[in-house]
Amino acid sequence: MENGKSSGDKSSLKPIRCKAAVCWKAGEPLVMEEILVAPPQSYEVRIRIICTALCHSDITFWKLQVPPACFPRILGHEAIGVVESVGENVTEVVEGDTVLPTFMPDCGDCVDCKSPKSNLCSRLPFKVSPWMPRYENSSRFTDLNGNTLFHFLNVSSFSEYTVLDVANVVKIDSSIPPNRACLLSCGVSTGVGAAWKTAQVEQGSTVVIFGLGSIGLAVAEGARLCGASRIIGVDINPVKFEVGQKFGVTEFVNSMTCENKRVSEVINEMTGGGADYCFECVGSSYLVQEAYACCRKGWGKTITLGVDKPGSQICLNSSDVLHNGKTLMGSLFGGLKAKSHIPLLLKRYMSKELELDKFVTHEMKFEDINDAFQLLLDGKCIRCVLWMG
Ligand code: CXF
Repeated sequence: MENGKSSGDKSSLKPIRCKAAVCWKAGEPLVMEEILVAPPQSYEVRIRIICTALCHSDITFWKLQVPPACFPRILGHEAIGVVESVGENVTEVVEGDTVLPTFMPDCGDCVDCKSPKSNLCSRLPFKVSPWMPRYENSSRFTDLNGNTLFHFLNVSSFSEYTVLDVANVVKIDSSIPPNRACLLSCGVSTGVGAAWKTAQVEQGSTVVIFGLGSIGLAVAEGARLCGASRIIGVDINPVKFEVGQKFGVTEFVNSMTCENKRVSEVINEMTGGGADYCFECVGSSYLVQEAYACCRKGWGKTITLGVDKPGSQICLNSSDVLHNGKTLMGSLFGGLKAKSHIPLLLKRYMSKELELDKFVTHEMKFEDINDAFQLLLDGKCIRCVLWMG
């Protein structure tokens, strides 16, 4: 890596040459190569990544062959880093600050950011774009032949250095272990937030989680923290129940062995008429329908977190909707406002209430990222943290 700095003057910032894992083609191993990372522009920050973790959306976009997929791209969106330099108009962070990047922007200034009811910023609306959020058709990455490399989910953390909009970084206390704090950059925040903020699970409630992958487990952790008394996990893999128990899952339903019943019927029987909260963490419209069918009439809430195939539709019977008064909600980033809620979750980690350690099943060197992809593909890890340098 070469130093990109010559003086305190922002206009004199230089591109940084560093290592990145570039995805050149869908489904092919990432290529570890040297790239150039341009200086941050106005309202942007350039950060040095300390560690990055692998999240399932990285796999989804690595495999995807149709738009919004695009290549060559620098994937990765769950990480922690240190501010290397800031562009004009950045006052919130300074060089040397420890930050969590978040794919969800939080400008703090628009009508939605100012409302406690939403985390969907309208100044920089979240989209799956290959560019910097504030500048159309603008990337900060090039390879050594001058080819543009695309960004990913406003973060692109599979690189020693990356550039983010200031709306996509959260300053945190640098004394928190980075291999734990980085989990709050996406996965754990998404799941815990869905229970805490989106659903607002109360003490004593009954929760059903469809899919006990890392997001489902994070929902269980959130439901446990909110005091849920029954947390029913649904999965096709019975091994997930053993894992789930460590995260507070109290009962398990194997949806492959429900005999002739739909899984929603089984849940309706187990709960005497439906659960208070159902979370869909797989990304299947069929399971969203099933989840909706087994949350309780009158007050049941179904929350969708899973990412389905582009264009998928959810089909609900309209008189069921009218007669049953249930709620169906989507939850991006767990409904959390990154800048105000992540510090609260970190506090709960430091006070040993929120358990992050159990999510980290593997730690490796950044260079071994393709092995980490394989572990995730084989369902062998919850979170694999990759250390840079
Ligand atoms: C997803 C949520 C939906 C769009 C892509 C990112 N979350 C994080 O992995």
